[in-house]
Amino acid sequence: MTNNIHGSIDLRSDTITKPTPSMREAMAAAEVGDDVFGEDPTVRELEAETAALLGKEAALFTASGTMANQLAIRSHTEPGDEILVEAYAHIYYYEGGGPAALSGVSCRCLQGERGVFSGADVESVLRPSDPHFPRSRLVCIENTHNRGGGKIWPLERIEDVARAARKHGLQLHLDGARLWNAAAATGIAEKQWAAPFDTVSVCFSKGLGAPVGSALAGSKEFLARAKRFRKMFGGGMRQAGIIAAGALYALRNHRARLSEDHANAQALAEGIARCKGIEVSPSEVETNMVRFRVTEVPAEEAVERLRLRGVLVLAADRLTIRAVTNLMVSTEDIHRAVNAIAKVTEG
Ligand code: TLP
Repeated sequence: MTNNIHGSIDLRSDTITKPTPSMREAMAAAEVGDDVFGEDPTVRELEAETAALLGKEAALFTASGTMANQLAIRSHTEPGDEILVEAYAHIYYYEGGGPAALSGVSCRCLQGERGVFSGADVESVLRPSDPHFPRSRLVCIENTHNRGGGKIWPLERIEDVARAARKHGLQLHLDGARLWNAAAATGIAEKQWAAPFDTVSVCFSKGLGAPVGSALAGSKEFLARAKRFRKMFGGGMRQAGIIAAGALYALRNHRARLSEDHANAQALAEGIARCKGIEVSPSEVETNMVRFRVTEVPAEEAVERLRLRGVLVLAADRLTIRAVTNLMVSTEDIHRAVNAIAKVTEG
C-alpha cells in the first residue's frame, strides 16, 4: 500500500498508520459505555486482554504512551523523589519535562549504550538514605529503545538491572511502547519481558497500527492509584470503546505481522548500505527502525531532499536520520525508498 501524504512513502514513524478497513469495522461495531463509570465493555475487554498478555493483574487504558508513562511515574513516587532513567529515554527526552511538571521528581540520567545500561550503573548512582538527598525510587527501562534505533534489551541485562533495583528497594517501570516488536523479533513472549517489572506501559498506536491508545499494566492496587491520577490529568474518557476496539483489533491481529516491518527495515538498511555517501549499520537493525547518515549533508537538508523525492523520514539529530517501517509501507515501497535515498547526495 503506497502511503498517504500525496503518495509519499511515509517512514517518519510507526505512529502515522491509519486504521485498516477491518479495524474501522470493528470500531464502528464496538459496544460502548461510560468508562469513567467503569461501564465500557470494550475498554474492559481490552484492559483484560492486555493484562493477560503482559502477565499482570490489571491494565488501564490511556490516551497515549506519554500518559501511561507519566501516570506510572506519578503513582510510583512522591514529589521530591528521584527516578533513574537513561539519558535518551523517551520519558526524559521526549515527554515535555513531564516527570518534573507532573510528578515533581528529578531525573538521574544513566549513560546507556543504545539505551542499554547495567545493574552496576544503577548502583553507581544510588543515594544513601540521608535527608540531604532526594529519595531514589524508580528505575525506568525502554524496550525497544527508540533513540537506540529500535534496540532490544538483552533479557539478562534487564534481570541484572532488576536485581540491583530490588536489592535497594527501588521500583521498576518498563516503557514498552514497542514491546510488541521485541516479542516479535525474539520469540520471547511479552509476559516474559514484562515479568521483572512492577509496571509496564504499551502502545497500540505504534507498530500495531491502532489510531489511538496505550495502556499501563501492573497490580490492581497500583492501578487504583493510577486511575485517580488519570482522572486528575484529564485522561478519564467516556465512550472510549470506539477507540479501544481499534486497539483490541490491533492487539489480536497485528502483532505477528510486525516481523514484516522488521524484514523491511533490514532490507532498507542493506539496500542503502550499498549507496555512496550513506553510513548505516544493517547489523544494528533489530526491529523496525533504521538510523543512517548522509555524509556531507546535514540531516535536515537530506530530509528535505528526500521529501521532494517522495520519501518522508525524520532528522534524529544534526547528522542522523531515522526511518521507521510500518504497516502502511510495503516491500515494494522499500525498494523505491532505497532508490530515492541512493540519489540523495546528488541533490
Ligand atoms: N514516540 C514517537 C515520538 O514521540 C518520538 C515516535 O515517533 O517514535 N515511549 C516511546 C519509546 C515512544 O517512542 C513514544 C512515542 C512514546 C513512549 C509516547 O507515545 P505517545 O506518542 O502515544 O505519547
